[in-house]
Amino acid sequence: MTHTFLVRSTLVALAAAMLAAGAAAACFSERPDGTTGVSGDAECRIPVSSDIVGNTQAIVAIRDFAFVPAEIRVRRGTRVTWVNCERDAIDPHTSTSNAGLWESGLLDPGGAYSRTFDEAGQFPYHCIPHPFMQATVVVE
Ligand SMILES: [Cu+2]
Repeated sequence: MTHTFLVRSTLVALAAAMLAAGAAAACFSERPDGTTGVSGDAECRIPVSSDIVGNTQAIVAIRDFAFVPAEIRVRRGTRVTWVNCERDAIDPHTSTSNAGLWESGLLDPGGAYSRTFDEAGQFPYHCIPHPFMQATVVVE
């Protein structure tokens, strides 16, 4: 009982430290437990203190080696944010325009990247480490 309590306290302290570190690195994804599986009820939450709140109009989640949704439709001028919602052990992903219009760089689990789409059109993109990860932003 005592042991369990201590372990939980340590995990909570660790999570708090990770969140603090994440905030400093502009990483905003808050996950309840970085070591549990991603499938099923996994969450990717945004703390209210994140600058994403109020500054983005569309979010694409990255999890289970896929962009969710695979096609997102937005209006011109929309700021789209990709969030890597994988668990910590998973390789980083990228959001990379097929036409070379943007490149997120490697996004570790918990990382995010934003881009504003000012022109209408279809904007297919992929993940560099995993070319089978394909998706599209449709700007109307
Ligand atoms: Cu990937």
